[in-house]
Parts: sequence; structure tokens; C-alpha cells
Amino acid sequence: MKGNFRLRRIASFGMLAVLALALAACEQHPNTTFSPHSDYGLAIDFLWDRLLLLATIVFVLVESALIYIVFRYRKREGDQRPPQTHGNVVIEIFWTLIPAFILLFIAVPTVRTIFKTQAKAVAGALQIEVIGHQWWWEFRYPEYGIITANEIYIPTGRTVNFKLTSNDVIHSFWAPQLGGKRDLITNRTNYIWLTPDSTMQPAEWNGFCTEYCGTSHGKMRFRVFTVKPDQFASWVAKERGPAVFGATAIPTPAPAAGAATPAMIVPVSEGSAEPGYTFPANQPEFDYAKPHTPVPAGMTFTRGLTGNAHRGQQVYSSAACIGCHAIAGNPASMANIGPNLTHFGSRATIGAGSFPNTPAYLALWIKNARVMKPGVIMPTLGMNEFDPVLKTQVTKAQGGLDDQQIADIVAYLSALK
Ligand code: HEC
Ligand SMILES: [Cu+2]
Repeated sequence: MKGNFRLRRIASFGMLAVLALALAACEQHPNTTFSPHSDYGLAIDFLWDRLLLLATIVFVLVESALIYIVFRYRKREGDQRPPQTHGNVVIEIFWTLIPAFILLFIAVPTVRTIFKTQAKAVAGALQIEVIGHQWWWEFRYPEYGIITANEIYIPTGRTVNFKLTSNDVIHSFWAPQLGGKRDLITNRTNYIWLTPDSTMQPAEWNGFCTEYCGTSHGKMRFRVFTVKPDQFASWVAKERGPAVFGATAIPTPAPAAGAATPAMIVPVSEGSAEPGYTFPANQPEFDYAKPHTPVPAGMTFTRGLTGNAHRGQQVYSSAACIGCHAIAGNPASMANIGPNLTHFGSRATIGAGSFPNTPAYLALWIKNARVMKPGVIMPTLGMNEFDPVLKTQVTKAQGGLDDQQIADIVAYLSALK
């Protein structure tokens, strides 16, 4: 009976080891921590490898001794009762010293890694302030005067120092392939730094909130673009100023009558100014990073409408939006309760990674954000839509927008490259 139990234990430990190896061997998984792309990630990965090695040595030695003793000293025919001992100082000393010695081997690299990853960032690091909100990320680059949301661009080869704070409850910042995770706490400032590999090609990485923070915690994602220094400089130059707007972007918010994937209609832009670097969208190899949230049932939008960006600017500037959002270059819109929308048209997603940023999804988002992402502060704004928080239907008197007005706002926001 006992032997059987041991065998099963050995078998299950063996399975775990095989599983760990299999995980380590896989390069395809977008959210794996086993293929780090920063110094921080490498430090953690080194520690993991080292501890796994030490643990494996201990495991093999202990289990071999155990198996040997089980068989060597098993009960045989005609055995006498063996001598009984109670307490043995020598053995006591040994089995205290050996684990102490093992712990020392584990403690040294662990403590060194802790000190290394908790140390202050190097001087000259790029500072990024990360402010957690239910349920989105505000990112500020104080050095450049940039405020954005849910997406960060960082140059490869330069250390980035993230300053982590929260606007409401505790959140946690984690971009698995780059490094992390560390909490955003309300009455305390945390820091975490990392240096993306300088040899990397431009890439995008998933980021998550990893501390339960309320209803839509699972939809509090972000995205990190690691780009070449010159691409970063171009992006910074663009983000610093207001969006290049003046072009007549004319998207047609799409059908999407409850469809899982509304048709995508590409905005027509007549802008002539160079908009600056944006990470190329719709790369098939980055499909994993694309949101796959289905459109909630019952959401519809009038087919075939054409939005006008200039009209949209007017509608937006006299609607509730300006009480919560800021758009540089639009003096009516300077609030900061919701994400900064200055360059919203060049962002990849809507609602902290919930939906792709296409006119079709954007129209539905503006129409009824509280259905698209449960619990958000952003009110339901579509006329005759049911607000699931207030439990009433939105009327014109309350500022409800009809589909044409929403189409115009979509054209405006999509033009903010
Ligand atoms: C009461 C405040 C409030 C009002 C009013 C409001 N919003 Fe929002 N908005 C928010 C918040 C908060 C979010 C973030 C929601 C989330 O992702 O969790 C948001 C998100 C958005 C986003 C997605 C941004 C991103 O980067 O993901 C867009 C676009 C947007 N709002 C447009 C509008 C428009 C257009 C209007 C007016 C028709 C409007 N909002 C009115 C608070 C507001
Ligand atoms: Cu969270």
C-alpha cells in the first residue's frame, strides 16, 4: 500500500517536471514568461532555471535514497525486530545542516535577483507614469508631455522606468514577455523598470491587469510596442502635438446587427501631413494580440451611414464626452476622467483591449459602452438605448445621440491620427 503511494507520488512529480519542460520549450505562446525579451525578464528567468536545477538535484537524490531504502530494508521472511532508537544527535545535526546548506544555495541567487530587480532604475531611463483606473490604463511620458491610454511605445535598448500609482483600487501591471508584475497601490508609489532587448525587431506585447479590481477586470489589458529608437522618436514627435486633423475621414459605421465581427470599413483620409510612426496594424503573426471579445447580443447600428469628421467634431464638442475626455487641439475637451483621446485614431484597440479600433466597433462603443464593457463610468449615449446601470432608456432630452451623430463622431475620432 505504502509503496504504491510512493510510486504514484513519483509519477506525479515526473509528470510535473515533463510539463515544465514542455512549457519551457514552447516559443509560440504569447503570454509565456519563459521567453523573456528584457533584462528584467532574463533575471527572473535565470532564477527560475537555477531553482529548478537545484530542486531537481535534491529531488533525484532524495527519491533515489528513498527507493533504495524501501527495497533494501523491506521486511523479509524470518526478520527479527530491528533495534529501536529514540533520538540521535548526529542524525539531528546532519538533517539540520543539509537543508540549511541547500537553502543557502537557493537564497544567494534569490536575494541577489531581488536586490537587482528592486534597485532604482539607471539614470537617464525613460520615465513612464502608469495610472490604473477601473478598467483602463493611463500612460504619461512627463519628459515629452505625452498622455495616452492602454498603449505604450518604448524604444529597444533603453531602460524604461514605470512609476505605478492607482486612481481607485489596487491593480497590477504585467507584460509577461517583458517583465513584471508589480502592484499599483492607492497610497503608495511603486516602480518597475526593464530594458527591451536592443536586438529585437519591432514587436507588440500583451499586458494585463493581474489584480482583481472589479467587474471588468478581465478587460483591463494594455499593449506594449517595442520599436527602434528612430521609430520611437517619430512616434513621440507625432504624439506631442494635437492630431493631424483637417482631412475629411469618412468611415461608414458598419452593420453589425449582433454579428460577432462587424464588417470593417477603412476610413478614407485625405490628410497630407506626415502622421508619424504607428505600429502597423493587422499583422497576422500578431493575431494573438487582437481582441476577440464578441459584440454583446442585441447591439445594432443603422446600415450605410456616412460620417463626417467636421460635423463629428461639433457634435462631440457639445455632447457629454467633453465632461470626461481630453483631445489636445480641441479647447472644449480638456477633462481627464476617461482616456485621453488626442491620437485615438492611431490606437489599435477600444476599451483597454476589449475590441479592435474599427469604425464599426467604435460606433457600438459610443452607442452603449455599458453594454460593450460592463460597469464602465462612460454612460450609455445612444438614443433609445437601455442604460444597464441607470436602468432607464436614454432620451433626446438627456443628450441621447442618434446613429447619424454617432457616425459623425466616429469619423472625427478615427481621423485623430
Ligand atoms: C462620465 C464620463 C464619460 C463620458 C461622458 C464619456 N466617456 Fe468615453 N470613456 C470614459 C471612460 C471611463 C472610458 C474607459 C472605459 C474603459 O475602457 O474601461 C471611456 C472610453 C472611451 C473610449 C475608448 C478609449 C480607449 O482608448 O479605449 C472612447 C473612444 C470614448 N470613451 C469616447 C467617448 C465619446 C465619443 C463620448 C461622448 C459621446 C464619451 N466617450 C463620453 C468616460 C466617459
Ligand atoms: Cu484588475
